[in-house]
Amino acid sequence: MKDLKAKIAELKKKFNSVSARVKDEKSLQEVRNTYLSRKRGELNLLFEEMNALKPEKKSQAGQMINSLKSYIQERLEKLKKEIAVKERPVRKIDLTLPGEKGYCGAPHPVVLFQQEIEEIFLSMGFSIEEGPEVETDYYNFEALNFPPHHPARDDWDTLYITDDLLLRTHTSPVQIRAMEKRKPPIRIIVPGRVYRRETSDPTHLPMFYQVEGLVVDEGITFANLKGTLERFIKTLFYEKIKIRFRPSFFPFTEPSAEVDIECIVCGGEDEKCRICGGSGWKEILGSGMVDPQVLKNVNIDPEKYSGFAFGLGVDRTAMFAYQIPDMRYFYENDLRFIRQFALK
Ligand code: 2NM
Repeated sequence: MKDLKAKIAELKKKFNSVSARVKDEKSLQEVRNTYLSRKRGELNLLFEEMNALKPEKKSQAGQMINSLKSYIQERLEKLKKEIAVKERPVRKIDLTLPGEKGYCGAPHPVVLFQQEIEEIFLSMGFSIEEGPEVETDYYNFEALNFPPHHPARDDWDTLYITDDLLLRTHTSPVQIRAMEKRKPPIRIIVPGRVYRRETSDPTHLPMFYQVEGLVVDEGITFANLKGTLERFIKTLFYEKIKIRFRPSFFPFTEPSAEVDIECIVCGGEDEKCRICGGSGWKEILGSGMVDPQVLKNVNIDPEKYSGFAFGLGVDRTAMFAYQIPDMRYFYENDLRFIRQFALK
């Protein structure tokens, strides 16, 4: 019995020194096997020795061995927790590295230019109207005085969805709807995407942006058209810019005029100018007095009311204003290009 007591004390001492060196799961398992294994564990050997003792000594020995066993179990449990904490994966961050840059886009130049145009007309008392990009033949053509199969339609060819539904070739259908909906005075601009049958090249796109405008009231004359467009052009470009009106033809206006401005690149001084072709002029607007037939189509009395209308291509005009050599750059979404137009 004295012998067993000494053995227990010695085993505890040995366990303490061995367990102090445990540093990972593997060495912990080894120590657990050495002491607690059901077959050859040190404690089991002690229990076997205890069984050989006389019954009156047994219970005291049992208590001592069991108390060592609890001591070892608790100690191993504690070590297990400490190792788990130590081995938990830690995210390693190098705080000295520069941060990652986030993706950042920019407002599109065509949108910015459209907004500039809108601001000018808003300041003149116009309001902004929008409408569908898929239109009926009636709103895109018939109401605007294009008879069916008329050759004038060739210049406004587009993608047809059915015989009657098509991608609008101008934003004029929105103006027809506005005139149907309410009585004059009407003073609106209509920005939006329009579509034409075109092959893309530096100066043509099958989809582009337009701003059209419409004024209808009693006593509206060509002088109002001229004054409004001159004010608009001088504000968009510069006060001293030269402007000229040239007779033209549109099915929906009579008379019609195209508006040219002086070439802002060469001012007419360069015979080989790539922007104006040496003419010194650049066409930027189509316009005219709304044809009385168009007013009749929307039940506005042309004897009482008259109006003027105009349209310009936003992409085309932005291209001229910024001297961009190829209109397709607008739709390549190259941020190095797009970012250059945002004003800070
Ligand atoms: C243009 C040129 C001239 C125009 C006419 C109308 C309407 F609906 F009143 F008849 N809207 N837009 C018009 C007139 C558009 O764009 C080059």
